[in-house]
Amino acid sequence: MIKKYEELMRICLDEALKYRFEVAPNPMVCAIVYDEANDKIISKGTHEKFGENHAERNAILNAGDIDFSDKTLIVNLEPCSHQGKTPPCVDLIIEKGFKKVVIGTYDPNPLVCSQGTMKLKNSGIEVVVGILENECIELNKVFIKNVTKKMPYVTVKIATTFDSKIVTAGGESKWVTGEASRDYVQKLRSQYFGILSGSGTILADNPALTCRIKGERTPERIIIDRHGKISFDYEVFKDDGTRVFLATNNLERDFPTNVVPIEFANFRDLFAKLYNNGIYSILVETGKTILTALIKQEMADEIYKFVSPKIFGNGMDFVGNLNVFKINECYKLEFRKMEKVEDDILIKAKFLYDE
Ligand code: AOF
Ligand code: ZN
Repeated sequence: MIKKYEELMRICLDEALKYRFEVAPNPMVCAIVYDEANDKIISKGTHEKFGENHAERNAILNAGDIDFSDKTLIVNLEPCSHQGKTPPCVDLIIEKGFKKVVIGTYDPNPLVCSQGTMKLKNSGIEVVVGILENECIELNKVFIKNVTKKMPYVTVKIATTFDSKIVTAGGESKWVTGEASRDYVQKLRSQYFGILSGSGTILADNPALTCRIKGERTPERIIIDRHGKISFDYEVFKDDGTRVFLATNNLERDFPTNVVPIEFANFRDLFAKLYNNGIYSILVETGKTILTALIKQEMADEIYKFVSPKIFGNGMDFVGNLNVFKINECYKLEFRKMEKVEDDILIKAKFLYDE
């Protein structure tokens, strides 16, 4: 049966993902009402919009007026047990008399946090937890950070040579990695609420920092320009309907209407302010200085490192001095995934910080 649950959970994951931006900062959730005896999907339901019906409620509504007492509910996140903008899902599941509930992963929301599961079990419903758990956590990694820390989820993207260089000794930085990696980054951009870069990158490359894939969403841009030196003629400030947040401590100038200035003390302060502006996840595409500061301030959650099969020798490293003198002072990562992207390799790793 586990194989079957995994197959159904995959459907939930694919469906839930369709509403990434609509449900935030809520999780992406999809539920399936399943008739185990006849191996039949009765209905599906998805959480489609922040503040509206949860997935379980929609799946149950879509099933219509049927007998649920021999049915299984499959759902990628633990059903909620609290009264939020909507009533608790577990109460509805218990009221309908489900036989079994199959869950992907626990809800880290302190208001739910295994209490939903406990309530289901206490009412006599059979509960299975942990089907495709890693995938379910991965799907909702942004929500997990949002609900536990009230901060955006931060992914750093970096493209280096095999010897971790980003610029040659002669100052060239275009292109370190291949075209397929750059296409991958375009796709990545469409998955984040915000994309962050520094004034150095803007001055050097004048990038638009948009997602150029047709039909895909362009994230809002965040530019760090502490001293407020950059002119608004650069590509990134072109008004295309999305906001550009300018992280700066110089507010003594006129800003175009699409530019939102934010004063900040450090990354924690900046990210908290961005979170309050609806930036629930950030893709960082910067140079060495900002990346080094981000790592030092322990504000990055994950790193995507594209590595090209090239060696520059002398040149610029992707990260600078972190004051690590002893091995046990190092910053730690956990490797998560590795994939070949044409001639390059993409390594995905999570930052591990002491709590
Ligand atoms: C579920 N199914 O589809 C979702 C859940 O304010 P509310 O009522 O929308 O509650 C939001 C919280 O409920 C959210 O932080 C998360 O803990 C949980 N989301 N739970 O059982 C769903 N979206
Ligand atoms: Zn719920």
